[in-house]
Order: sequence, then C-alpha cells, then structure tokens
Amino acid sequence: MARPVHLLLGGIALGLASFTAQAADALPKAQWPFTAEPRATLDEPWAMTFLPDGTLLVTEKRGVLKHVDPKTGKSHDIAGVPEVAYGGQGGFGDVILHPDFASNRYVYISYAEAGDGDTRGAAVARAKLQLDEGGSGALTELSVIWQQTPKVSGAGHYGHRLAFGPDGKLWITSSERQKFTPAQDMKSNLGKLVRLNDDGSLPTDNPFADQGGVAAQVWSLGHRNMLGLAFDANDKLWVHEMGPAGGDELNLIVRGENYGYPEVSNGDHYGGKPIPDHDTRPEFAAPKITWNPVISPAGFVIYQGERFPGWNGAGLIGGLSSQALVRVAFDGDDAREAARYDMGARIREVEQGPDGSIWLLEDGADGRLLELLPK
Ligand SMILES: [Ca+2]
Ligand SMILES: [Ca+2]
Repeated sequence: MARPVHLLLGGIALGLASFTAQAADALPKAQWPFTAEPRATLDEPWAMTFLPDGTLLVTEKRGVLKHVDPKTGKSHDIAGVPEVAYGGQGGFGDVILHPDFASNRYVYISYAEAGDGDTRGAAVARAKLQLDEGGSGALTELSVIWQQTPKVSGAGHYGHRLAFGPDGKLWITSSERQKFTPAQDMKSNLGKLVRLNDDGSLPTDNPFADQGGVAAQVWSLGHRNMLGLAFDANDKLWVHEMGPAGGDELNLIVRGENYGYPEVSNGDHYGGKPIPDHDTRPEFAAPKITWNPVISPAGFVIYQGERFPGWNGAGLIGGLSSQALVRVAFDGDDAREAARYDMGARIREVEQGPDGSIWLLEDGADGRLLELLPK
C-alpha cells in the first residue's frame, strides 16, 4: 500500500515536508545504546568483511588489502592485489566473501582500473584467499569477472559495492561515473544495478537478458551513485544512493525498474540547475526515503543479530558529510530514518561481525576501526 499513499500525499503541499520529516535529530550521547571503541587504525579504509574466525579483510583505497585481527589491532598485507587507479573517489573498493567461502576460499574485490588515455572504470575480480600462520597471505587464481562499460574520464561515482543475494547471485552497484545520461542507456552498464552468476557469467533470468550485450547484466537502471546495498530478512534488496544536492535516496529494488536518474530526483544539480522531482514522473520508481539535507550514505548492513536486540531488522548506514551512523526502520515496503548518532567523523563502512557485533570504519587517512559495544 505504500506507493498509492505516497502518490496521494506526495503532491505540492506535502512533497518536501514529508521527505524532510523522515530524517531524525541526532541523539545525545547519553541516550546512545552503545559505546564506540577503537580497535585499529587504517590508511583510507573503504570496505571490510569478516572472515569466519572473527578476523577482518579491510580494503585501503590506495590499493592495499589488509588482514586485521581486531583483538590485537595488528594487521598484515595480503599480496596479489591488482593495481588500482587511485584518485578522486577511485581506488580499491569493496571486498566480500563467496557464500561458500569456508569450502571454496573465494573472495570478490572491486576497484577502479585505468583504461586507454585518461579513462577509468570499476572492475570486479574473484580470487582465492590463502592465509599463513603469521596473519599475512595472498590472493591467488585472480580473474577479472566484470568491468564498467564504457570506461570514461573523471574519477567519481564508481559505486562498485558488492553483495551476494539469497539467490546466490553476485550483485554489483555500477554508478554513473558523473556522466548522468548513461544511467538511462542500456548500451552502457553505468548507472545500473548489475546481477551476475558467481563466476561472472550471465543469469538467464535477468529482466533484460533478451537484449543481450551489457543490458543482459542489468537488474535495475536509472541510478546515480550507489554506495551501499543490503538484503533484509524477507529477501528484499535495499540500495541507497548518494544523490545530487538535497537528493540522497533509499530505494527498494524491484526487478527491471527504472529509478529515474537523471530525468528525475527530489534533489537538484550542484550548481543549482533543477531536476524535476519524482512526483512529476510516476512511471519512475520513487525512493522510500529522500534525505534533504543529505547524509552522504556509504556502507550499509541490515542488522540480523541479538547483541543489539532493539536493532534486529534495522538498517545501519554510514554517513560521510553527515558524520553519522544512521539507523533506518523498515515496515514492509516502507522505510524511515529512526535514529541518528553523530560519530564526529565521516563513516565509510558498516559491518556486522559473526557474533552479532557491529563495526564501523571512519573515512580518510588514519581512519579508525570502531567496535560498537552495547551499553
Ligand atoms: Ca562490508
Ligand atoms: Ca528536484
């Protein structure tokens, strides 16, 4: 029922007011249900994932993969990482494990890679992780299984967040590289949410499989800069999107849908050029949350654990410009911001540990790995 209600209320009178009312005021620290304890310090950390033994793989944007023991704070480099195109928003991106990592040792990494001339694009590779007793290790049998097409100039909006779905498929956020119109062009995989088999091959049940080419990779289109994706307990996929000025979004992903960028956004271009709002073009899927002021979302988990019982099923999103942890509550197909915690630093990544613990990475040089402990 969410969508008809939104359309009914989304007119002139309630349009912007209803969106801004979705944001929460920052909670005073005394009311936080957690303390944040620093466990390690990294150089421009970007993403992390837990190994089954409770240690972490952490990417650093300059092109280093670290194996971190959060109990000691010690970290070791993993060899065999591809060269990355570091600069702007580009560099090393995400790292995730195959669902059957325990038996097959496959990890998936994303990164910006250089092309001809001054062009660049995101790439995804699969490799086997080998760890030695001392804590260091290597990626072996690395193969590149996906690339952004075409590679373009500039160093923004790669996206390249990764997740495995409950369907066993590999999901990739492929952002529009600050080129706007590719998000609506099915000859490009920029500005698209991509779905692949675990070896990079094409699933035959993708919505645009019949079109062939890169369109066959696409699950949904019309996206800007997607820096977080997560499946909820009902297997629904939620993706947040760093929007233009005043237009950050949380979207519920529907097979084959067009999310409208750059034709529509509840924000407007930086520089002031207006973009028609979503309610002017109901044929495009509208966001479930629009943030204005923006939070600059980065990193995303939907918490499923018992260590923070009040948060079971909640979305936890890192905030860059908002320097916050943003908690989102879901109600079926609806979502709202439930709480905001001012962390005093840009938050790049959120992760859940195997024991139900919650971890954050601060952005930038000397970014700290923080463990949230229930009070
Ligand atoms: Ca992660
Ligand atoms: Ca607008």
